[in-house]
Amino acid sequence: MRRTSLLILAALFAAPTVAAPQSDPALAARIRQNYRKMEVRIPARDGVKLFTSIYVPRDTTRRYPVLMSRTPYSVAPYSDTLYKPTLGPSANSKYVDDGYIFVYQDTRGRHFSEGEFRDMMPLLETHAKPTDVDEGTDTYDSIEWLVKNLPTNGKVGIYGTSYPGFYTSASCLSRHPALVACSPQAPMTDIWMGDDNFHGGAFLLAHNFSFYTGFGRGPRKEPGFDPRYPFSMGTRDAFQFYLNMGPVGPGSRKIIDSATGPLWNNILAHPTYDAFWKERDVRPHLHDVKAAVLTVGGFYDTEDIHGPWWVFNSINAQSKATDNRVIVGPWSHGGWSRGDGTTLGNLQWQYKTGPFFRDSVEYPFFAHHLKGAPLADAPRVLVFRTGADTWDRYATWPAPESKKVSLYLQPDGKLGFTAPNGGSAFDEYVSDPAKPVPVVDRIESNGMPRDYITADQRFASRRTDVLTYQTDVLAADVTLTGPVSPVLHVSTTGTDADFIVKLIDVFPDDAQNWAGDNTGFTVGGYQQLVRGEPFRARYRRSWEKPSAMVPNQADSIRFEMPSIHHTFRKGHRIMVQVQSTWFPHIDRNPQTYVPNIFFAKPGDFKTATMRVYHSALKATRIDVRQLP
Ligand code: PG9
Repeated sequence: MRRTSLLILAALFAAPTVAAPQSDPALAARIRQNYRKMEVRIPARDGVKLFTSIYVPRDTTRRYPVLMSRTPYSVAPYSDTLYKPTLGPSANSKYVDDGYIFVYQDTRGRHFSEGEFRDMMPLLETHAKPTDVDEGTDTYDSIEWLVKNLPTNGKVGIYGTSYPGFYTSASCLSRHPALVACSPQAPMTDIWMGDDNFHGGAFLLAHNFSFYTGFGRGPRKEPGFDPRYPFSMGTRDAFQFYLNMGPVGPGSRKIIDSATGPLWNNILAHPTYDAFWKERDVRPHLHDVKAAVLTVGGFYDTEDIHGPWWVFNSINAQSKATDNRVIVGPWSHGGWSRGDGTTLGNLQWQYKTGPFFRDSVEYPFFAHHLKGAPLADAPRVLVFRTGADTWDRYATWPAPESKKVSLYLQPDGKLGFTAPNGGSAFDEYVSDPAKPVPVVDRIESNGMPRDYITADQRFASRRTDVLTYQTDVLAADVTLTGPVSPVLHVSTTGTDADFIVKLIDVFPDDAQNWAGDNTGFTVGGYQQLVRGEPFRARYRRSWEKPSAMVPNQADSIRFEMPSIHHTFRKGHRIMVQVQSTWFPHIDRNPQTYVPNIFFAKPGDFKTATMRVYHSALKATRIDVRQLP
């Protein structure tokens, strides 16, 4: 089939996996009128050709900076007569009207680019031979071609969210002299340690299964939905669907068979933090970063909440000369690039964080580094103080004026900033993997709905397999900030367990509903999740060498949950919940130690009684920082 007709055929499939920005007919017309489109195959140093779609201003009197995005999700539409409806970061039309060369590239092994696709392709530290390739060398070779063959001003910026965020971080490591600005947004950075695949060693079941039923099922040119592998849960009840799946290994094989699911095979074969995952960790490579970096993240990002802080902190530690900045707002995954940014699920606030980011942070960043425009407000750390509805600026993170504090579980469901002194020594609950705690209190077709991360926890407070502790009513605002680090003293009657810790903001019963809200949500008594993360007890000593718990023997578990920057207002309470299932967000722990939980037998899944200690000698607590 001729290439042109193949490309047109591909265009018909151009249903991108990531929701296309809402098109604006006037903008689409200006793009067509002021830009010409070309499609080229750029040769990488090993001979692999990288399919690249380029939009060049028709005005030939000027030279232009390049804004580039590299993606595994296709650069559709394919054909030099079909145009994207928007161009540039966050679909902000200012870039189109200012004049840039927009470059979109299918990454190695994806869609119309040649080569072998490898999930989160490992980065190399040396590139002695032409065959020593990675995403950094592919970017270097591509920029070489662009600056030689296009009317550029010699400056290149690169941006991307999620998987394209990984490609942005990796591309920044090309260290090409023309690459002067990188914006990794929700960058996948270490997908076992906390981005996308595993959190605290527990597997993000719903998020990943739904993704890998359609992604990476084998080489394919056409973008969007893969008709070779149609998948439907056949029910709106994801909770029941995944419960019916049983042990994930054999259960998932009915849908993602091993012959057509190479990426899923990798996950099932590598349950622990082994070399397969370590070689995909971007952090050790983030040194000698030449470009300015603006990393973007969301406090409510359900997919890559760790990545942004990991990129910012790694560059801070390993590349001190880099102009390195981070902005973290009250956003879901990619939420900064669309809409007003004033709501997530049942939570609402006033500040229009979306336009602020796009027009006052992202756009000036690229205009400054690519066009020499002034850059006024450029703190190293720009964070939104959730609950207080304001932005804070710092030179370092955590906030330099914050002080360490600990929230202690205490007898009788109390929580406080002082260690327990007397009273009962522990609380206990029976955890039944056959009746797991749901991640949200409603029938959902998405087993990891975007808004679970701020969802109302009142349903969980009523369950006997969830322990709930709360402070007295706060007499003044309390702002907690930085990483949230539980120190658990626990035991189980089984030989393995998961412990999910949730930090919650409890609104007073008489709190007013959101102004102008007609959703019917009652704010009074809202138990808003602020941060929740699991930890799989088998990893308490080592990520690489898991070990069983000793039945009925107290043990300690320490882990770190992603940063918050949240004000618990006067009149609110601070709440902590502890539970051992969170389904189908994470896979079920059989609570019996087995080598690979993906291949646990049905008979391994047993109820177990969990104890959480709050005695003077075994004082379960959460370490965090507080602003004065
Ligand atoms: N962060 C998304 C994802 C990657 C890998 C597994 C599951 C989800 C994404 O790139 O869309």
